[in-house]
Amino acid sequence: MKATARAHTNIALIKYWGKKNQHFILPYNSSLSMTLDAFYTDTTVEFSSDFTTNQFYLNGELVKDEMAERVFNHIHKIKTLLNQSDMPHFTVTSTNHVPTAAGLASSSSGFAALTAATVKAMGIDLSKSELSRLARLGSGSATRSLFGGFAMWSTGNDLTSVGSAIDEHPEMDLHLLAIETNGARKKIPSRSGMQNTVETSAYYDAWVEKAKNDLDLMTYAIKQNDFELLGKVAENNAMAMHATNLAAVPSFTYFEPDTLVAVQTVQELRDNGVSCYYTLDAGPNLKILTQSKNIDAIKAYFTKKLPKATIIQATFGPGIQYLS
Ligand code: 2P0
Repeated sequence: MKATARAHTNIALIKYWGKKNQHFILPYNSSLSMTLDAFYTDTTVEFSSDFTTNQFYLNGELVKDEMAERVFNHIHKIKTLLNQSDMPHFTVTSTNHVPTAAGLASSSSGFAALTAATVKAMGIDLSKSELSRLARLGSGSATRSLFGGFAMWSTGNDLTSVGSAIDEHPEMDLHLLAIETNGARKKIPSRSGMQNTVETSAYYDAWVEKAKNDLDLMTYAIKQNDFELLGKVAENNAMAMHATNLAAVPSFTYFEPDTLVAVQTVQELRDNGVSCYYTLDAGPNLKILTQSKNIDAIKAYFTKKLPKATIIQATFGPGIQYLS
């Protein structure tokens, strides 16, 4: 009744931004992502009748706040859905290998690893698709982290809104450079930010329509191994997501001054013939998409323009792995 799973984070190239059902975490639009090798979470779940309470340790520390509640609630949901309500108390031990400097959320890898370890510790064998449905109930982006390479998460109902692999071993030469200019915790959590946008932004319907079209274009770019098209569509999709936030009431943005400096830097690199694009999540730090031959030039130029920035490099990572 003990298992350990490793899940990698993912970066959305077509963003998930808004729920049509908050209880079941069902998105208005399907999304598509790249799983990243450099960032992952290892989670061990153990059920034992020797335990008298449930416990959650993160990076070696006992956690007692709402984060622990979210983890416990997730395991309770899995127990109910899999008819395992008589399972004893449990201990969850998680280590995040997601440097804060990367500006990447650990909820995608966190809930994917937690789901896989919990189900395996119960002695149940589920497909990655079935696991992704359960992971979704913890955090939307976790749905995609069960799969390696390029993955997608379809909109749908509680049974059909699951993750799937587009290509777990892509041929595309694609690298990500996370440019960290601001290490502060984000002021507006993505959960409330996206909900505010759904409820108040005049651009929200247009976003959902655009995300559908962008997903078709992105799928085509992947099939054609067309990096330029992938980069253009990803950049435009990210900016459209951020535009919906600007039109929310009250208006809000994740941009900081250095975000715009980084955007300008990408434009200058392109003007100088260096092919690169950016994407941006619910935070101020840009993620650059590029190919092997341009990595050194991009790092050197960013170091000149934003000397205080930390740059972390990644490429495709694998889907869910079981360590024990
Ligand atoms: C994504 N993000 O597709 C989008 C793009 C941030 C920007 O998924 O409420 O932590 O737990 O489902 O997955 C971040 O939101 O939100 C996110 P919940 P989640 O990756």
